[in-house]
Amino acid sequence: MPADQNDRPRLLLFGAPTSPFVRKARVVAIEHSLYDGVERVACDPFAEEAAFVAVNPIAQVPALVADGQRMTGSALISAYLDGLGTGPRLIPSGAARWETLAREAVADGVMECAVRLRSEGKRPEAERSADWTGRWLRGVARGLDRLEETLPGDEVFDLGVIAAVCAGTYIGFRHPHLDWSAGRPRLLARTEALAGRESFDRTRPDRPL
Ligand SMILES: N[C@@H](CCC(=O)N[C@@H](CS)C(=O)NCC(=O)O)C(=O)O
Repeated sequence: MPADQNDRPRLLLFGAPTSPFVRKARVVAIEHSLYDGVERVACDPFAEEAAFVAVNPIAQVPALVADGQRMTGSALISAYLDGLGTGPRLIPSGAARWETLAREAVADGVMECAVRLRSEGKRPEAERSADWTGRWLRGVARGLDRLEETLPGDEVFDLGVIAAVCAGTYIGFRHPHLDWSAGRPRLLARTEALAGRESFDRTRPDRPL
C-alpha cells in the first residue's frame, strides 16, 4: 500500500467502537491528528472474517495495517502511532518511558479481565466458572487500585493515563454494578477532566468507529 500525499503510510484499522483496547489506539491517533486519515473497518472479532483474520490471526481488535505491515495488539499499535505522529509524545523517552508503559500494562490487564468477564457473562449460566469470574473480578479491583495509587498529576498526559481512563470507562460502560470509581477519587477526577477532550469525546463507546 502506498504512502498518502503527505508521505504518511496508508493506515487501515480494524476495530470495534466499544472496545477499550481500540479506544486507546484511537485516542493516540486523534491526539496526533492522524485519525481522519485512517481507513476504518468496524468488525466483530468473533465473526473471524477472512480479511480481518489475515491481519490478526488471533482475531482480536485492534489490528492495523500500515503500508502493508500488519500490526496486532493495542500496545504495539499505540506505540507505532505515537512514533508516527508529530504531536507531543505520549510515550516519553528516558526513565519516564517505563513508568508510562508500566501503567499502560496494568490498565491493559484490567481491560483484559473486564472483557473476559463480559464474554463469560454471555455464556449459558450453567457453563460459567465462579473461579474464573472471581479471579477476573479481583484482577479488576487490584488493577484499578494500582492505577489510582500511581496516577501521575494533571501535568502528565501520556499513554499510561490514556489507558487508565479507557479501562475505567469501559468498566463503567459494561459492568456498571462494579462501581469502578468508588474509593478511587483521583482516577475519577482525571476521567471526568478528560471526558470533554476531543480524543476521548470522539471515541466514546456510543459513537461510531
Ligand atoms: N491484548 C490485546 C487484546 C485485544 C482484545 O482482547 N480485544 C477484544 C475486544 S475488546 C477482542 O478482540 N476480543 C475477541 C477475542 O478475544 O476473541 C490488545 O491489547 O489489543
